Order: sequence, then structure tokens, then C-alpha cells
Amino acid sequence: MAEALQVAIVMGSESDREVMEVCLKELERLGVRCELVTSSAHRQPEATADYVREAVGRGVKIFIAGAGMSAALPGFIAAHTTLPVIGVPIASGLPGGIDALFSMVQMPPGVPVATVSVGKAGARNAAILAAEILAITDGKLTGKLEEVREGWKGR
Ligand code: RP5
Repeated sequence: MAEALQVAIVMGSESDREVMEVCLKELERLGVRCELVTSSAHRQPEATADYVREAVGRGVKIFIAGAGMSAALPGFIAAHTTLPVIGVPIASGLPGGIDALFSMVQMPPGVPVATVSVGKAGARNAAILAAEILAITDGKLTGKLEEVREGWKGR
């Protein structure tokens, strides 16, 4: 039987790919089973909700969602699951991505989105944060995360 998906990465548009591939590559480097899909909260709301339910059925533990402009995607996913959702704001609208950042960080009480920094730095941190959450019950992954930090020495 195929091993369960651990992290589902969703992006709102193909135009977000360059940023979100940073997240995918970091998770792959850490050996986390993940996939990257494009599904928009605004343009394909039903398909996006179906994807969330399907991913939960495949055993996913954490969602990462990257989007720009009004950036509803992580909040939309959080509305459809009680699993942790990490949001990556992408600078595709207002300068510096402040529109997406404020949208993601200002979730109403009761439906959290763990929002990281804008762009590629945030995409990488989203991957590391997801791995840190999974590592709570995975000592091997903790070891890999420690190795990554060892690699920072001297930087
Ligand atoms: C958001 O709108 C997407 O996440 C993307 O960052 C932005 C622009 O999308 P496109 O018009 O490039 O498809 O929903």
C-alpha cells in the first residue's frame, strides 16, 4: 500500500509556482511525503473543497497554502478541516505582498492560519515548520531538522 501523504501544498495559481516550489523542494529534502497542486479558492471553490476532503482521506497531516492578492486560500482550507494550515503570502498584487500578508494573518478567532513571511523565505519556513510539527512524533525527522541547523553554522 502506498504510504500516506503527509503534507499537501496548495497554490492559488500557476503564477505562484516559482515561490511554492521552494516549499516543495525543502519538504522533499527533508524526506516528507508531499505534493503540490494548483486550486483556487475563488476560481474553483468546489474543486478546492473536494481536494481538501480527498487529501484528508489520504492521511494528510498538514496543509500549506500559498496565494497572493486577497489570498483567501489558506483560510478557505482552514474552514474545511481542523488540521493545521500554514499560509504563505505571495507578492503578486500590492508591493511587498502586504495585501496577501494582511489577508492571511487576519483570520477571525476560531479558524487559525499560521502565516509565515512573504515569498520564498516564507515558503521555505512553511516547509520547515510543517516538518517540525510532524517531528513531534517522528524522531528521525527531528534528526534531519537538527542536521539542517548544523548546516547554518558559520553563515
Ligand atoms: C491569487 O491571485 C493567486 O494566488 C495569485 O497569487 C494571484 C494572481 O493569480 P493569476 O491571475 O496570476 O492566476 O488568487
